[in-house]
Amino acid sequence: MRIKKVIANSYGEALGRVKSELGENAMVLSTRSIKFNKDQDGGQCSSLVEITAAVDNDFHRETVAVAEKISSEREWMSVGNGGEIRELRTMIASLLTQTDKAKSLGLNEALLPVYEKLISHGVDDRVATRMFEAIHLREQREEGDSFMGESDLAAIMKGAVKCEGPIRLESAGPKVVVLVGPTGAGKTTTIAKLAARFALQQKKKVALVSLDTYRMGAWEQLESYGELMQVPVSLAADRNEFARIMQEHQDKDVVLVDTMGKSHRDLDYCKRLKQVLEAAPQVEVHLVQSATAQESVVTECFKQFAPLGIDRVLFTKLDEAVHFGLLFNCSVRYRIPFSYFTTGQSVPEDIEVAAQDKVIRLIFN
Ligand SMILES: Nc1nc2c(ncn2[C@@H]2O[C@H](COP(=O)(O)OP(=O)(O)O)[C@@H](O)[C@H]2O)c(=O)[nH]1
Ligand SMILES: [Mg+2]
Repeated sequence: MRIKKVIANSYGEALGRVKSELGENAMVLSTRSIKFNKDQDGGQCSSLVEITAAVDNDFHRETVAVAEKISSEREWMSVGNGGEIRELRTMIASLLTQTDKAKSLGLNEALLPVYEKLISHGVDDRVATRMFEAIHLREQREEGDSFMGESDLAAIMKGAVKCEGPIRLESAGPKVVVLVGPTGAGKTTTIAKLAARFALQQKKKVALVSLDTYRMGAWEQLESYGELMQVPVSLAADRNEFARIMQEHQDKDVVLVDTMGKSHRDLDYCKRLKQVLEAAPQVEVHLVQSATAQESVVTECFKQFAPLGIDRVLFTKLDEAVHFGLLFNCSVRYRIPFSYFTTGQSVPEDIEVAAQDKVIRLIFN
């Protein structure tokens, strides 16, 4: 076992040095703040942070070996169920790693289950680590006032979730809102829900525009929603057409723009879309993502649509998702406010304005 003492200006800096010198498996044994007077007159007081950490590679190797042994025994017992065995092995190995990581953050026994709950609900372990580091910093600032439990963490996490919905209309001219995102995320259905909110509930003048010239049936889908709500629907094939349609809708309160359901892998798509949208003086771009999507696909979409300037994130299919850590991970990583959440296929009911409390409740339940 190697033991190392690190003194630094902040907990984050000290932890960074511990990790770089002892590696990711280092465990924090103790932390302490060292107070001293800055000037000789006894005026200002300053403080440093001391972390004592250790790394025990034998322990780490042993735990992984136990996990391997358990799963290989299972494999021998139930030949032919390879998927299950692999899953079990990954689960055991990842649990051990989480516990190791949690210990390396200096979490006590009471906090380990909270950490593990977050991870099992889809919160990325680096994101969870940041939250626990924030708790440490708070504990050090407010000496002696130690962390109580899940509710304290929930309060800290709530502060990291930004919500800005509902869409605010302009005092003059139409507000132009564009929904972008991967195929099948729920853009067209959400446009219909938003149109109903504005046209039927708030009695606003609404127009719908589709830039989806690619998919068979996409236009018809929007047109039938428009007919139901008695809202005009136009199809724009290029920038000039979009500019002309926008001119026609100067009298509207809100213009909702539906976009193509093209693959997020089509790299030129975003460039072309940007050129078309530039024909409107100002647009508010909402990135639509499904809460059931794989985290890697969501990350890819954020990258792909970033050149458009993403103003809001709108999560759909909350009714189908099992875990909601993804929402929190996106909040922390991209710091783009949520606008709405959709919770089912029914138009217009299944939509609500995004709220911090809702995200936190979903994650902890
Ligand atoms: N369960 C559920 N399904 C939804 C939700 N929003 C949209 N959908 C469904 O997802 C599918 C794709 O929706 P669509 O609006 O055509 O996606 P687009 O390709 O992004 O325009 C349709 O079957 C919708 O009914 C939602 O909040 N919950
Ligand atoms: Mg669509």
